[in-house]
Amino acid sequence: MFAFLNKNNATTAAAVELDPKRIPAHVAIIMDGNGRWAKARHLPRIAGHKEGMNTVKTITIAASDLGVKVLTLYAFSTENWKRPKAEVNYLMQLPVNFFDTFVPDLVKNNVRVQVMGYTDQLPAATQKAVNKAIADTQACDGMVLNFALNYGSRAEMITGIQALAQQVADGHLAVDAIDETAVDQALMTAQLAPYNDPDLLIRTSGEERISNFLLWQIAYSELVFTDVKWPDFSATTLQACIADFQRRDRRFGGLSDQK
Ligand code: V07
Repeated sequence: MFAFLNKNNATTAAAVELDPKRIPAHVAIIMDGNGRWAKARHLPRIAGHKEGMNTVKTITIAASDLGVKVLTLYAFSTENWKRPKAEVNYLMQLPVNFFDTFVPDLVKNNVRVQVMGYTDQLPAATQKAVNKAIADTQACDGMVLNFALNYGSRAEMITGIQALAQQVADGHLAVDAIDETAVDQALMTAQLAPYNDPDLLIRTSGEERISNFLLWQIAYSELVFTDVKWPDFSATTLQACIADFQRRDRRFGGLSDQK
């Protein structure tokens, strides 16, 4: 009852008990609030992004320690190009910094880097850093750290639909063979199989929107919104979001999947 009053559970909860058998396999996060965090401190927006990258490191290790299989982070959307040039340039430098300072820790924690999005449109140095992070963690078989970089869900769907239509035009696919599995395989999350779809989607900093992120894939995801701004998001906040997830009754349209 009054579940709508509980949206800040994740914000306010202190130590929480988690059921280790019901950790969400795929957690996706819209990392919002870096600019707001900086503004509140009279700092430039890029100071918020810098602190936000440190949070990425903390949360990657925390998620891996909890047993999460895939952590997808929305780092840069196809809309973010509209920001001031200096900010875009700084953002494009972050994968380079991230690679220089964090890849050894990723390897130590057996975390493999993946990227989804239109990375061919990124500056060459950014692409190089991303590809090196992927290559240097290739042998890791623990958690997958999946960055959504220059990603947009509608663009992803259009690309996928075009690929399917091309297969039909070439005579390699029958129209009625286009089912959920075929669409899953045509999307950028295909590389995350069998964890294509997030079990839990978190958005930080108070906005309650999806903003063109993983529209097909969140059909059955639990959505958790917290007022905590991304630079302030901590291992404790993550645990509180997962506790929120574990309190919910996931039915997938059926009557109950409760144990
Ligand atoms: C970015 C830091 C986190 C807060 C949200 C926006 C700013 C890590 C990466 C990254 C991406 C690919 C990769 C390695 C690291 C990143 C961008 C922005 C564009 F292979 N953080 N972070 N990329 N922010």
